[in-house]
Amino acid sequence: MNIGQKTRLSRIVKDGKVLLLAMDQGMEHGPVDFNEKNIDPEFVLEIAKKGGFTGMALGKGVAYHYMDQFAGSFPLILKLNGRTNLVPKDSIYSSPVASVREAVRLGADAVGYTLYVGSPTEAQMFKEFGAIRAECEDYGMPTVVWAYPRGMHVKNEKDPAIVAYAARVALELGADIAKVNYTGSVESFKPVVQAAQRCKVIASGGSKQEEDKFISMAKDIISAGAAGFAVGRNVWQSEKGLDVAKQLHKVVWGK
Ligand code: FBP
Repeated sequence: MNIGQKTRLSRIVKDGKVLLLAMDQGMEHGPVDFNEKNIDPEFVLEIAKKGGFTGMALGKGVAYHYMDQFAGSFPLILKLNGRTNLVPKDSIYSSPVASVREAVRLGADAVGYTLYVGSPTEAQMFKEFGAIRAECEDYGMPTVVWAYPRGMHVKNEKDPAIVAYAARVALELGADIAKVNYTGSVESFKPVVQAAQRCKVIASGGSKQEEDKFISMAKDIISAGAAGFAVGRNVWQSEKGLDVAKQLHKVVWGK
């Protein structure tokens, strides 16, 4: 890791822990995830600003239109690839849509990249990420990999052995942080964290749940050894998003 990567990463990882807010769902799922309030990126970015998040994951368009207003409020993790939900998932593929250079120009502290491990398009995605990872060395940019087993060969995306495999792939490809789906229990998630070793494992939040259930799941994830979370809908779809953020902060850092 070079000095730029270390410096940028230190803004996102605090005492070994990470709490990211994600809002790339407009691309990944479509506006169906939003209501009248949270369809406005400003509403979500205000939560990132006030909620104690150590980073906000955005696509380049939202970063381009809104980040000047929030400069210095939180680190930006720029998602460099994306796809829509309209294309069938059998051969799922996420296309590069931005470069590391653009991330630097937008003031990013890390780049985010989705890898559909096990997809028939895996080889292409690995190749494209490999080139991006090499550029990250040049620019001093850390990487967060959304390591998602998916596609026609993956029967169960939450199979603990397969999620652990995806987390290990993130380590093998040089990611600093691997974002994975929770496997559903502390015991099944421990091997996922173990597989990734020095690549930090964070869990995604998933679709909106009752607040108590979500926080109890978050506690399990941390007790399995995860470094934290990258959450979206469970925060900004909540009527009490800042309250959920506060509780998550407590789960992650104990304060
Ligand atoms: P959520 O907490 O809302 O699930 O957000 C996490 C995230 O990884 C987003 O960054 C991304 O848009 C989405 O989930 C991907 O979801 P899916 O698993 O449906 O592709």
